[in-house]
Amino acid sequence: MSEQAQTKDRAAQAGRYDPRAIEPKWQARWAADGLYRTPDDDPRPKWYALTMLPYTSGDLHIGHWWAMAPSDTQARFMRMRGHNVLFPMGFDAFGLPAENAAIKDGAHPAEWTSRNIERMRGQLKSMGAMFDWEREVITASPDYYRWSQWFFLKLLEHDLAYRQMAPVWWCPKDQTVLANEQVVGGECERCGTPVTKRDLEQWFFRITRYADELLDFSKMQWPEQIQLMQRNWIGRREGAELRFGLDVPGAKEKEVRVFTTRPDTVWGCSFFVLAPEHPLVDQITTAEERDAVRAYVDAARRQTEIERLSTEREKTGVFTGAYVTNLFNGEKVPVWTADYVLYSYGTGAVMGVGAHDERDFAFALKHGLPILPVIERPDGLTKSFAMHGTMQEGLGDALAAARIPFEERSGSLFITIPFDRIDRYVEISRSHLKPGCWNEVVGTRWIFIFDDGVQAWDSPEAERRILARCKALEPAVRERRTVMEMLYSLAFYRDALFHDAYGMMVHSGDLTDTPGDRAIAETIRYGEGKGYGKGTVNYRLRDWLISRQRMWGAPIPVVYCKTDGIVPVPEQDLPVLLPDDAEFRPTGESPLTYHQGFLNTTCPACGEPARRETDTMDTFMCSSWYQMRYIDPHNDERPFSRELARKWLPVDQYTGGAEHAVMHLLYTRFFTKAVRDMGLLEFDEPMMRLFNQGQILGTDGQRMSKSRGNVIAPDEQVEKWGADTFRAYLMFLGPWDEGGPYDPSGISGVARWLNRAWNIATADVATTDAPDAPETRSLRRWTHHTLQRVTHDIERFHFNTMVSALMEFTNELSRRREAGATVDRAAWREAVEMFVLMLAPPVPHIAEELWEHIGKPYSVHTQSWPSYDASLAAADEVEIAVQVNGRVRERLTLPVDAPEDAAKEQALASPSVRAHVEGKEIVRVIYVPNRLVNIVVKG
Ligand code: ANZ
Repeated sequence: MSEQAQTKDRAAQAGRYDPRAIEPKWQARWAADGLYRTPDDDPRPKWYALTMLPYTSGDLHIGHWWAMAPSDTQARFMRMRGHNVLFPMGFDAFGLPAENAAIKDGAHPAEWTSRNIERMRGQLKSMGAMFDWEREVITASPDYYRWSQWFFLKLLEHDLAYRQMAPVWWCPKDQTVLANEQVVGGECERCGTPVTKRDLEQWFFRITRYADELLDFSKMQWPEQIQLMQRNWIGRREGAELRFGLDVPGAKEKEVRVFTTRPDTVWGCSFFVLAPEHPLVDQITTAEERDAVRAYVDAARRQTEIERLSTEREKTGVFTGAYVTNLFNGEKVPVWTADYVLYSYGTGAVMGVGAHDERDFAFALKHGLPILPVIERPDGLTKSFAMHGTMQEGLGDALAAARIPFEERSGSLFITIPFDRIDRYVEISRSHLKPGCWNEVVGTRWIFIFDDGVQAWDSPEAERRILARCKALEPAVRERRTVMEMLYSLAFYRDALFHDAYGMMVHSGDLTDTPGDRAIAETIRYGEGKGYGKGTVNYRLRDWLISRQRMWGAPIPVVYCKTDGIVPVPEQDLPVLLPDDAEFRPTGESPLTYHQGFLNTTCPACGEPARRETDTMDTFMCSSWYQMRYIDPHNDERPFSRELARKWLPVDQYTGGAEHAVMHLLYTRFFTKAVRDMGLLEFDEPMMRLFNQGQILGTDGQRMSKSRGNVIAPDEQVEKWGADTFRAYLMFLGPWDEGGPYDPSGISGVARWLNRAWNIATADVATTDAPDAPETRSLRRWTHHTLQRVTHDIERFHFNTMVSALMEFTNELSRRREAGATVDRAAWREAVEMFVLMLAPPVPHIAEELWEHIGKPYSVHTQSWPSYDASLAAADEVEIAVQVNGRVRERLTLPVDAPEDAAKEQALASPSVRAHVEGKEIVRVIYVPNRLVNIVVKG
């Protein structure tokens, strides 16, 4: 048979593109052949590609496809690039939603979960991804959680797990403790119920020990945004811990410490605030204040931190009746308790500096506490108000002559004083002041001008003097409790009264005039020298609370014994199995408490009766190390072997959602470091590269959710169009990192594209041998240029442009075929072969089928990724100008002889062109191949 006849014959055999026939066929063959089995002893360089494992909620939704199909595409690409690629899949199977759903359906969480896993596994398989199912990991299965428990024991052994009474977040609806991370906006992340606080004995992991190391991102390539979120979450603050003298009869303590990020403001401290939970509150409160303080403390405990910290909120608080001494200036300042101070942060105590901390400012104003500015305003804003009737005639002229701007309203002058003319202003003011009146300067300097002289407002002493003097002179200010309150009553002054910038220290004893850039360090040095405190670092990060009062989790493997206390379950007794007949309805205590068979045990140390811990572990514990288990999933002697860890870990490429930034992605980093310090790993970070996909939205542009009724079920789409079309469509939808709304109309276009792709590889074309013909050169240019684009796009996760490149290539090949052109045999063969190879990562089934059709040996997925000839690909690109109404707005680089459609489309897609076209009517688009696109618009 001639080659042409053979081609025809194959086309006839191939028939129409029918994904429903070819997809199950290839999936079965791949499974039977173990095509995706990942051998450990393969000599090729390893590549560990990991996509976040799904939670077993019941159904895969379109978001799973959206996340996994591109991840699979890249994993396949890496395999063709010559790597031994590990691309495993598993199920995050413990946790609250399973219990909630089980409570609703009445089925046991275990049953419900395994039913879901069955279903989801089937759905995942329909995707045709290259998951190595032999490595599947299910976090709720005893052969997995046994090792989660083992890690718990190791953490305990290394002093990285501890038990402590702690006020914890409590969700009244789910009846469970929540981690800080699970409280969003003061509500339970899962059910939206406002959370409260409770005191319970809880297990914690000491993630804070790694706070500094977790701030180092230099060993991996993670998105800036995730780094920033983690950095903020860890919240490292350099500052100082300062001592304040406590002289309260009957109180045990003789001092109390504060954490401050602004020790340079210490001379401005005019009050002191303890968190309501602070144990000192009770000790120091005087008898007169006792009732008010108790009532306040009780009320505060019912609030959430978010509410308490809000800057919008009224700054409530009560005076304890006690005083502390600011060691820096010897001032005695009143001690208050207020809920804007959190017990869990710093030392749970704050030095109140109204002039430079916004919350302190509001608090002091409200409660009539003095405020003293001690940092110079760096912006130089300085003001004065000359009230009608307080100044002699001629003030306006004098100010004008001194070039000091002012505004006159109803006889009063509102003056803004240039920084370099403050002294001049003071002279003018003094010489115009009427007897028995005063005038003041605020902002950069703080000066009160009286008829008998000038007083700087520079100390608590001066505050008292000035206030007394003003009150004596003017009945209208008698109600004012502080100088700042008096100044604040004038709206004109308000923007000059407060600032929180760094600047030169003023009114600060020995350190007055210390420049802003040295102020903090100098104050710390000075304070350390005198023994008033020391420089410290504080973190926002808290230890990770892992106890959950739920049944559906890995039991915490410890036993409580009357004699021996907390006794770890011996390793050889693991796993501590979850009973399969336990109560799972929440009761407020862990449901396992009600299971006598589980609860009662014997102490491993003394053999006497003992109680098991009945709390289970946070599921984030289970997902913190799952990537380590995939590498050695059937090992029943260890969580994983050291040798395989050396071979496979760390993960080379991780993909998943950014919503896990401060939970899973931080926990797994901590876990990796902890496991390293146990001597089991030899590296520092779990995942070398991370890419976060965006979110796919409903057709209405909203997040898909059942309640909105905008969920698109992947199964229906796969049923209707086939997995390949659906995969390609999701990748085509938009930039992967951005996400966007699902548009049901677009999918038919993608289906048409795959049909055309099918036709190209299966149908007939007239061939000849014309290696040097210009058409041959241009065909090869197209092939290599497309290969170059697709290669770059997959490397960079630009799947949408990868699909467009393949579509353009399809059009080009179709054009040649349909024009009935005779093409060079070798160049055509090269084009079709490379085309099919390029289809293999994104659309694996059709690629396999076409590979067979063109007479190539099984499997397309074990082929090498072709390399492009850069000179062929690039040499024949041209730059073309894009004009709008004759003016050049853009220059595009296109392949020589780019088809009109492609050129116009690219021209119109350019933002700089769009800016000149948007909102106008496009009258005409003229295309001169290899030279220009001219767009004529009207309006
Ligand atoms: C005095 C001061 C003066 C402060 C000033 C700030 C500005 P970040 O940056 O968020 O870490 N603070 C300390 N412990 C607190 C607690 N338990 N609850 C609420 N606030 C607390 O904030 C550090 C600052 O927050 C600390 O520095 C302290 O106020 C306050 F011009 O001390 B600062």
